[in-house]
Amino acid sequence: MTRVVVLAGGVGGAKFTLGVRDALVRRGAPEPTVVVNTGDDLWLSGVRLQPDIDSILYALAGVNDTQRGWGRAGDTERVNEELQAWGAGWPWFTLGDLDLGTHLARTGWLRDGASPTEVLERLSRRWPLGIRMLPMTDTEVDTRVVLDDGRDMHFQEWWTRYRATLEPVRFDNPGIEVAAPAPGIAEAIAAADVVLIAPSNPVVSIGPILRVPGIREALAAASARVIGVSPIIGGRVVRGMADVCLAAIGVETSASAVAGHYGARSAGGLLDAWLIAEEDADAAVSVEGLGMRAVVAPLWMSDVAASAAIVEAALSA
Ligand code: FO1
Repeated sequence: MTRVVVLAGGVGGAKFTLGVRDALVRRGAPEPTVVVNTGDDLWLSGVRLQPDIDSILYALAGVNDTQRGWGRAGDTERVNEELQAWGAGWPWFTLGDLDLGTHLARTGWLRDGASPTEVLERLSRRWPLGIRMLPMTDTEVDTRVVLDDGRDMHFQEWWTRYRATLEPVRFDNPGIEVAAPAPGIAEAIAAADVVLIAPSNPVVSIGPILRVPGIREALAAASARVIGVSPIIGGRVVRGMADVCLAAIGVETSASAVAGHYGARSAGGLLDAWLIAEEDADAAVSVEGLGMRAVVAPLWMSDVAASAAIVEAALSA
């Protein structure tokens, strides 16, 4: 029996989660728990958006827009056009009609007093996901990007409006120091055989999850092996603009530098093992020098079978 917990966010997290489900179904393993970053969440036009949760939810349900990487397949933008005509929302940020249905349902349930965990449980009932999703916390701790001129803005504005071209000096999650892990996270980690860190953005996807007080501690105390998958292939980030985020926190865009950023459990860090891409096989020696196992594997998540093969490589590490 392999009880698995995954820490994930963004498009990389969604693709990886599809592979986790596939690999675990083949093994006859119990339903895994995926702890999802909520730092990207925001209020816009009166509704609560949870981009990383929705990316993973839609991908598991098979209703995601695989071209854009976010939102619903075949969505239309009639309501968005009307919002723009009113000058509401953000002109650079598109809310699809089907996607807005999710935001309205979620916001209604939140307004009725449900917690984000309860809302996600309700959203998850619509489709047979084969995975239990949990938000990292029930507290709103949106990610803010601090620029060198002292300005700060919501992560989504920096990401989608400025395409990460404004140089950040820091990423903050105001209030995270008093947030708690969502109910069920500590128990899932304590009962897990393996914790997988998805090849998501280490700074703005995995970073906020690890910053929730109690999550790092739960991982350190877990009997599970903690295995990370490098988001770097051939010395470059696979997608997104994670290199800008890494540079802002002084981490080089390389498989070994990101391994060093997470740190080895044997040295007070996070990881027991780190999967690196075949293209970065040279980094294996320096990764092992950090005090963790380095496993070289193909890391392109080109389809579900490829993602599942990565998960298999991690589970047998
Ligand atoms: N990304 C964009 O680049 N442009 C958009 O207009 C946009 C809208 C959007 C709406 C809902 C949603 O859940 C995600 C959306 N995204 C959009 C994706 C999102 O900004 C980011 O890619 C993730 O937050 C990063 O993980």
